[in-house]
Amino acid sequence: MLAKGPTLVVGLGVSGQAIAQHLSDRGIDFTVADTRSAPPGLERLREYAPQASVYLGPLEALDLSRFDEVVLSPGIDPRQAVFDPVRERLVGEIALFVRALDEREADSLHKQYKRPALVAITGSNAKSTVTTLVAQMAERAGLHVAVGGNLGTAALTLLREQPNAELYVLELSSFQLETTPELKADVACFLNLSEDHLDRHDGMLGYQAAKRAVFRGAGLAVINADDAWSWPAEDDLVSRVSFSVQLDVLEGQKSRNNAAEWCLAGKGGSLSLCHVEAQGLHEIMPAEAVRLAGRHNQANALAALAMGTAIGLDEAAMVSELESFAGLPHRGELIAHRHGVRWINDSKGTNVGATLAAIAGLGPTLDGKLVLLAGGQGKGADFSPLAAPLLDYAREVVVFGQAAALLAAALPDSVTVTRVNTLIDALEHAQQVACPGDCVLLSPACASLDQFANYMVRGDVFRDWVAQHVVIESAGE
Ligand code: UMA
Ligand code: ADP
Repeated sequence: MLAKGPTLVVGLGVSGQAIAQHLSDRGIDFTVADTRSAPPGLERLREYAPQASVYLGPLEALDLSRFDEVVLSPGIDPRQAVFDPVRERLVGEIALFVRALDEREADSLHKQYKRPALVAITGSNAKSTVTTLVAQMAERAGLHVAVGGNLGTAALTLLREQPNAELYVLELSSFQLETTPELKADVACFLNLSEDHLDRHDGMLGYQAAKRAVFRGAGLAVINADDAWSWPAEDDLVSRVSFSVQLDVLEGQKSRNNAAEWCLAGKGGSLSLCHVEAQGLHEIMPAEAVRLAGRHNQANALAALAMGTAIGLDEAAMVSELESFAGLPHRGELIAHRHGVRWINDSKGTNVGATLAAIAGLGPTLDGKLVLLAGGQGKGADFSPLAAPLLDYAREVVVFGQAAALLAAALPDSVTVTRVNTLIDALEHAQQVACPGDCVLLSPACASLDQFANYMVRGDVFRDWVAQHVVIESAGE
């Protein structure tokens, strides 16, 4: 394809740098704009693209109409009025990624080039976990895999650094999808939808519409039968398979109660991850053999199996990965199991949907109760959905940070709530009230930014405190 130009790259963070490098590699004339006076990637940009123009300051002062294309970083809100004159020319990094795959295919048709497979995963929660799981399943099955996107390494950087990958597995956020006209993924998965980023998407319908872009041009859609928000639009004819962890008690036996192809089924207390095939139900593995704990992680495992099967991965490799994958840090991470009490760091539970899944996923697996540590920046969320599962599973809820009062107000009197200032206060209190069989769970349902640099630092504070006060101090007992 002929070089486009001139192009404006807005934002010089992780994606902006990948976009700039990509354009520079192709000899496309571009300008980089960033509202900060010293964006982090500036020095490096001068090395690999000394010819690029740089503009630092408010976008309003820049004449955008002279650019053929404006490529936005995901953190930049495309609704801003400044983009009105170039609205038809706005794209994001993922649009460039898709275009590059198309160009490679067109260039190499005569060399029998095989287009690499693309698996794209979105949803409000569990994206990083499921993306990593699918990528590791594929690696175990012997494929050369490149994994990234919202997960960390920008998609264009993957393409540059791993051009020979047979499979790209991308975690995509709503911010990335809303600037992607057609993704054309071989398999596109929409895991779940719950309130998050609503300020950016004008409410739930806008947020859903942005995420549904994952299905555009897809070979197969993998959707959550238990969450109608994740389904394609009614008039979208994309082929689909679904997963479900709903159980139905039929004559004392647990059995499948909906039409999901990927489901849990079994007799008595022993459930299996299953696939509904023409010949009948195929049992893949016992649910308890999935190393990640909780029903929500069984949903994640089924989604990963559905995707892996769609791209032809060997079942034994997928099962081995599910048996050994211990999860990512700060997502349902077991830090200690002392005196019968589990201490779990789910600091990445930054919205109500994630915390609900953690409570409902872990609660039924405990001999005792949950001591939930929650709070931080509430982002205007409605915390009332937490009331019902906490009534079932909580010994106590310890609330801290900016949203403490709102959280406390959303819970009924029958749930014991203790209000403290900081996470450390919450940990000290939890240690006093937790009983053998209980789980002290940090799943804050809030962002961390009122008291921490990010959710990782918050999780590290939890981990360090537990190491110091639960593990080391009790080691000598
Ligand atoms: N900038 C401006 N003006 C603005 C906003 C940003 O000039 O109004 C500039 C900043 O000064 C900075 C750059 O833009 O130089 C930052 O761009 P960005 O905020 O889009 O972030 P990147 O560094 O490019 O990282 C992005 C994703 N960030 C966001 O979506 C906010 C990263 O996801 C992703 O890992 C990375 O691309 C690679 O794909 C992070 C994230 O928080 C982890 N994602 C959200 C989430 O998971 O909830 C969606
Ligand atoms: P994301 O990348 O979408 O933020 P992560 O894999 O980082 O997802 O997990 C974030 C949080 O999502 C975890 O801390 C956990 O509480 C929650 N979670 C895990 N599985 C599920 C699920 N199936 N449904 C809803 N929430 C989940």
